[in-house]
Amino acid sequence: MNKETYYLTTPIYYVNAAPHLGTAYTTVASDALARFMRSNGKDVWFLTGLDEHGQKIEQAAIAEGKTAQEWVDEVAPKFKHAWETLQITYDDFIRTTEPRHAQGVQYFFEQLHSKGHIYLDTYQGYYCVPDETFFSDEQLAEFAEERQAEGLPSKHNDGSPLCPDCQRPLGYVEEENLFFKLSAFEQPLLDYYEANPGFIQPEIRRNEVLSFVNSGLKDLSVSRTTFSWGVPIPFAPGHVSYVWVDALLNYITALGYGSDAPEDQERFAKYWPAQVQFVGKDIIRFHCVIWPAMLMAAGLELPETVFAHGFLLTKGEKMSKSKGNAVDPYALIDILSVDGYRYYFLRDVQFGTDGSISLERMIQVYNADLANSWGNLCSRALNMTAKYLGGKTPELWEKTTERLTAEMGNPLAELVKGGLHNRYAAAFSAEDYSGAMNVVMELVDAANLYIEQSAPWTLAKLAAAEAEEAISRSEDLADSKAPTQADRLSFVLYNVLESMRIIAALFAPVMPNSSAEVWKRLGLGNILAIEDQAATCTWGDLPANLATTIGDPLFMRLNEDDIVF
Ligand code: ME8
Repeated sequence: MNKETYYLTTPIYYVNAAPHLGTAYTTVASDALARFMRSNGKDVWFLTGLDEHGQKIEQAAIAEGKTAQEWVDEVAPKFKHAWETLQITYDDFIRTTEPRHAQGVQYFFEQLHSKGHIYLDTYQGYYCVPDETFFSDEQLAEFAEERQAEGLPSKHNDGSPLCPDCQRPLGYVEEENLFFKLSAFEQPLLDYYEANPGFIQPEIRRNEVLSFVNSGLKDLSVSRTTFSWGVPIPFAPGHVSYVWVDALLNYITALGYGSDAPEDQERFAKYWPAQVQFVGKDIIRFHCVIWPAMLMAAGLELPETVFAHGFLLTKGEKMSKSKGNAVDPYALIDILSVDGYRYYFLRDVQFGTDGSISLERMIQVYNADLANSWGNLCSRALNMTAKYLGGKTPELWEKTTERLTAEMGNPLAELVKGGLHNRYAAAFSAEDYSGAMNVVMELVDAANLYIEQSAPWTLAKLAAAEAEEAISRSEDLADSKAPTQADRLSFVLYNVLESMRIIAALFAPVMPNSSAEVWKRLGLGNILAIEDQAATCTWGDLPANLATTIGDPLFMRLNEDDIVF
């Protein structure tokens, strides 16, 4: 049977500087969802890449005394390296300077041109190079009013207006541009939003976009003529594509849009439209207004969902490359490990809202959830299995299990059988990573509590005493009809180890290394090969007599005083 396809994308990042925590955030979240979908039977295609054209990149290159091509070729490997370090399992990595992309962009322009969606005119107005955005007089007037109300200036010392998005001075541009009849898509877009309430998520972003489109759309400049670092437009010599149009098209050119090759056409037909396109809230208008209008104009389907998450804030400010307050992910990975890093951002920052991040909080979450709860559970369980069961997963007989369940109860099995995977999967599928991690932590906490309450160390003592007594009475405990203390001990440890097996499978999309390690220590197979996570998480599947190993602590406790950052 053909698997259902699942296409997801990250924004393609500007190569004006190295990757930072913000860009890594979107990429890690996308990767976790890609892994989750793969382990739940989907045929996943996960795309990320780089936005390498435009004035901002050209300026960054000039500032470094390099050609734009030299510059982008130097920065691109830094992104690839960062994503490799964070174990991002992308299926394709597109760079907008690749010929396959230029071909698709040119094809798109020809389509729009032939369908009458493009005309030539002159743009006179303001432009923000760091944001690569045109601002209309109405937008600037609205911003000036807002600033005035806050008692803040809306103009730079030199008299130029400030950018409503990044508050840097805007440049004035007067140039011949091609225009896309965006205004013609105002009503079709509004109709589409209404008919597809899940298209823009979360709700707050949907409302923001609705109000923006309701206030009226203007035609959009889609070419530039005062510099050349972009894709040349075939029917308009001297024009290169406006960088945002070039960039947005990556989501389809990477699949093969605009190519004649049968394998490209097949891939495009197979995966487009995307199930989810992740973006930060800063670029929602491009993705929820311009992008769907471009697709409509070209006669293509629209993505199912554009999900805009919030900003990571450090000391209350948005972290960004251009602001120079961006933190390098490597420094944190050194402290938290790759799994700890991935876990922190997905667990502690509610996806969709802004989140303040701090090293103190990272250490707190890491120590509480990973070192103390999850890591400690594994180490206790594996140590007790070695000490009391000779390092083998216990063998349980159905009858004994039934009797012991009746006698002692089995809260862990109940939790798992009571729809744990459903709750976890519902949260994950709704991009509620924090909710999904909370569900897993419920089982971790329940397993730790269960160990305390069932006290295997006491059962082990009772079992030893019982065995001694049996020897003195020349009895064979194997003949005993009633469960023995040793049966009770095996039952309890089985429940703990079985919970560990399931917890690792549930944590795997977020923490692939520690989960794989736990399965290895339990003597199980490759956790990354799971294709039916729900079936894997069926209670009672842990085989008997597997050789377990203790190993080093999964997560070493961190001491804030020892950390130099
Ligand atoms: O906008 N918090 O690229 P970009 C959370 N090339 N996420 C953040 C963040 C922060 N402080 N800072 C950045 C571009 N991000 C265009 C995109 S797509 C066709 C073209 C993340 O390098 C977030 O996903 O400025 C944001 O939308 C993206 O990086 C912007 O990356």
